[in-house]
Amino acid sequence: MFPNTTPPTSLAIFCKVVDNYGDIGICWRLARQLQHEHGIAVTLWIDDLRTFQRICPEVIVDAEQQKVAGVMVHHWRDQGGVFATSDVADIVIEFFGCDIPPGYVAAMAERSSRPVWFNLEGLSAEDWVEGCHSLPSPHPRLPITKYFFFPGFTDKTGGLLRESGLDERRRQFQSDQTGMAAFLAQFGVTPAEMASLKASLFCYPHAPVSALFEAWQRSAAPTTCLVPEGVGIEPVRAFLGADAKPGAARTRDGLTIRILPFVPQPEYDKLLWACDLNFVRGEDSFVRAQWACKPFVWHIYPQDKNLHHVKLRAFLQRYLPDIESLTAFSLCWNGVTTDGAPDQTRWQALWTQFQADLPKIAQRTTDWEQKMLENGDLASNLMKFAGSLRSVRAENKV
Ligand code: TRH
Repeated sequence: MFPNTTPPTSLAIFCKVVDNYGDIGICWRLARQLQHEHGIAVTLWIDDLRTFQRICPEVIVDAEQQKVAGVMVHHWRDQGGVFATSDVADIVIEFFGCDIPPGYVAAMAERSSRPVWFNLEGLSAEDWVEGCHSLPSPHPRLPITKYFFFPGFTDKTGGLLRESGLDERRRQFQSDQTGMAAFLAQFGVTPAEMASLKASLFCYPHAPVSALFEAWQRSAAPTTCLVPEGVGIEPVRAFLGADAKPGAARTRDGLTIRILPFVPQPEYDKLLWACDLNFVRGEDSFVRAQWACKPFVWHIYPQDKNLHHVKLRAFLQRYLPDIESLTAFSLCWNGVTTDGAPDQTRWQALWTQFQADLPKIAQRTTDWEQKMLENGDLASNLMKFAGSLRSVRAENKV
């Protein structure tokens, strides 16, 4: 039997958690969207159910197999196992080149109708991404080819992950002031704090959090900073004078800090929507901050040889490059300086300038959203590309 042009009915995603929450955060988002919007049966192979449970509390950590939100979830224990051709999905995605089990790859190669095989790469705004997106990589021994699929910010990339109906949900949430206040009130946010500048803080441990807190403390306008548990542990503990447990809070001068529990993924979106400014990191929260249409500061995942500095600059060059205060603040937040770490006077100035530009930035966020929407969403682009590969194969009978 030759590959055919009938729509694919099954898809498998293989995800290894390298660290933190972004690997499963992205794979889970993609799995749900493909299952719900593209009428395809999705199986998610994940090696770390505990991390998965943090962003999705329904997950049972000791189940070998379970269905969550319609997606079949398999605990991926190791690289062993013998797979039949009938175990193999029509489309197979490995996340960040995570090396799927050799037995599975062998079964993929044996299947008469070969699956479409993708390596889903990390997000970068660098120019080279366009040239590498959708490139084939034939297997060194087996008659099967893997294709690189790059998320990105232009129409020559795979675009960004975004489920349908997101905009409507966001607008509805943001237009309901009472609902938004009730959402934040569950974390202890008071009416007075509702009227202050509300910022969420999600960053890596090396972020200059103490300097930011001090700038906020000294600022004339009050700020309320909402910090999920486990973020910025040392500076937060120093500010609170106590452990940073959910529910802990303290006000000093113009700054109130509140510790939130680590919330499920959909609730994290609401947090981004409810705040005036979001500090985000990695890849998934970074993208969600863009869809929140609120000003944000990105703490990029650190890489060897400061490769991340290049990536950060590439993004800032695409995103509102004319707003100098955003670029200056973002570079310093990420330690990208030519003249050493800024002192507190410099931080104060950085914050004052950035704060003054927040309304201007806020106004521009929807233009950026619109521009990104024109590239299509990642899941739909991936399905389209898989469809085109299947058609070509059917025509060539390979
Ligand atoms: O957690 P991250 O730093 O994840 C990653 C990983 O380090 C990964 O190895 C790396 O490749 C990648 O970054 C670039 O940041 P990220 O990507 O923002 O993922 C966080 C996820 O956690 C995201 O899906 C949102 C979710 N989240 C919640 O569900 N609730 C919360 O309270 C918070 C703070 C986040």
